[in-house]
Amino acid sequence: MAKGTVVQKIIDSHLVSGEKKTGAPVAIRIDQTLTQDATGTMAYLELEAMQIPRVKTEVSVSYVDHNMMQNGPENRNDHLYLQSVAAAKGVYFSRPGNGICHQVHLERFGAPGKTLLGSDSHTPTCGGIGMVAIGAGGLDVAMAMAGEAFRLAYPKIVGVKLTGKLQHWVSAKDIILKVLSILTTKGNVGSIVEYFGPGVKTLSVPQRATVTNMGAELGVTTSVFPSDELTREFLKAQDRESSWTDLQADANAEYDSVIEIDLNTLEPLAACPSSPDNIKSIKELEGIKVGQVIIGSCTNSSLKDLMLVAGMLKGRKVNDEVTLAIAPGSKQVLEMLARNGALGDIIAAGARILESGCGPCIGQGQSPANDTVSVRTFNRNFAGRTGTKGDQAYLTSPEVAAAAALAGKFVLPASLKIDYPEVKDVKEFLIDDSMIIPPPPAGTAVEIIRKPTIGKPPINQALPDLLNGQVVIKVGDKITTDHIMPAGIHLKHRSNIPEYSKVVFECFTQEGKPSFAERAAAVRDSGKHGVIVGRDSYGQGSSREHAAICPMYLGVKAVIAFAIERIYSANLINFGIVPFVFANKEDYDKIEEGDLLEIKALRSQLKVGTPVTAIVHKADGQPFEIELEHKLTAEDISIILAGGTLNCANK
Ligand code: MIC
Ligand code: SF4
Repeated sequence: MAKGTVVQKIIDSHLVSGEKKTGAPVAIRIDQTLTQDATGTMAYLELEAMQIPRVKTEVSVSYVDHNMMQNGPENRNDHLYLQSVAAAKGVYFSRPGNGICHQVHLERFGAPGKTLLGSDSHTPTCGGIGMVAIGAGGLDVAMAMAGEAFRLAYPKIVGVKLTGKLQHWVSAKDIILKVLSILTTKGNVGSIVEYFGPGVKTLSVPQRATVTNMGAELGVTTSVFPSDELTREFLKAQDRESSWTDLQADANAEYDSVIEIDLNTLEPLAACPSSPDNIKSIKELEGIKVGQVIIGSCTNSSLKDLMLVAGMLKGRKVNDEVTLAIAPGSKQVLEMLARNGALGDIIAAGARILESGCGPCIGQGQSPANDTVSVRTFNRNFAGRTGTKGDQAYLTSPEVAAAAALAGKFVLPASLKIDYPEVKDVKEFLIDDSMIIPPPPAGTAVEIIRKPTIGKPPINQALPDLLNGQVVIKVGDKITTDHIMPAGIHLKHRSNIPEYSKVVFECFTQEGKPSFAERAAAVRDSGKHGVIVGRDSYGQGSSREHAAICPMYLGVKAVIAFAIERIYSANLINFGIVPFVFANKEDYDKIEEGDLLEIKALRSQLKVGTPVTAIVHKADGQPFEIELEHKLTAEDISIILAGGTLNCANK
């Protein structure tokens, strides 16, 4: 087991219960929470359902950054609900336009040594400032706001030793793309990545945050950097030096495993369609025609990133065949660019300026044309996430993206013969928190605004003793939450479960055939229970608990796969769906859509570390038994038996 690491120090100082042994269930105290609007409405509805008068954390912040298009009343209805419920429950409210939750949290709230739980999978961004910052489903975040400890497995710690220094045109993004090429998006559940070594002190906090942000794509619990003098300088420049503490691994710290990256030899990389771990070097991609470039998202839209882009674009023009869009990460970044003149250089080059928010990263506009290469500085390129079927999205650094915008194709930025824009870390950021509304004092009367599109969290039944199941869908490897619960044009229905449920697994609907939602509802209405069958890394990607709530609403009671990702598995448990894994992988081939799957005495069969026997009935042929395993703790089991966390919390 690891010893003397930063992660261990933070976890140990927040430990509420459990044994400090890798893999053992533990619970930690949560100091701060964040929510964003697309997951936040449900989280606060759940907090209300738990009848919690006021949050019990040190700091809780509600951000609006995802649903900003306001096509129809839904988005603004959400904002009004969120602003009023924040005031009622003692939560800070970051108004639409103030920026992406992770960027703003890093700037204005993050503090070394603290724990942060956020209802967004990229919450680990604040690991760049020395926090243990974890992404979770909205209900887990609501529980943390209610003062409950967060449950996780005591992590395995993967040390990433950084040596050397990034060369010109090589970026923090290339560090995480390199790590993704080594560790991939699969098989890292239960681990935390900790960066150490002499290379750390060559990276500023925003650069570190790029690395920890996209660490989410590894499927790890979080990624963490130490807190050092550079962290202090960043906080001082944000006028928050008092939040700084020194936090380093011990000289003789031991990690469970170590990989080493020499920053001197790193080269510009890209994640190719359609997975963040499909890594190639830009050298290999040179010459491929590019039709769209977008710079932004919580991964790469800090002031440093955009100053570098502005430096590259200054006095040049975007290629005639390319559209370039830029979404600054926060109002602080955008206003500083505007005041120092860099925004003028960006606009003069022909870039289209978007508001500070998630925007195209979550399919809110800027879908590429068919058969077009889109180069984005984002963290995810799952198929269809751009809003275009068959999209070809590549993920790169801002340097590579800006170079592609100028050249109209993939080129090594150095080949453009532009003087490398040296961007110094600023000594003073522009501080104006007027877009962050603090909560009024406890006891102030606040009316919670509920327009008609604000629904209620659906209530589940207790787990039946006889699972009278039917397989509604059988899918393959690496099914992401974007496959299960698409965002894009459907994102605005996050507060309305019956409406949003209509598009579960929409990407698998075949023309003229009933959709997943129709099939699942038919199974449910016939008195049976829906079952989903998957393979490896099922549920990777987003923290959106809708990927569990909507299947639950459609009557799904069990998911069976080879491996289920951490946040997704926790969301299933929270909503009373059993996350099973095949004891024998060959059984996957024996099961087809439509098969009946019966589990007798399920309630008593569900015991810690004990497999469960299911009987498969095919339309023709003899029934046969299969064994299903699970990794449920005693607490998970009691939640599932009750039909989900809300049923337990309200007992
Ligand atoms: C994403 O990047 O996929 C999102 C949209 O930010 C999600 C949250 C959501 O689905 O609302 C995430 O990463 O958790
Ligand atoms: Fe927003 Fe994209 Fe970041 Fe998710 S990954 S929080 S959608 S910017």
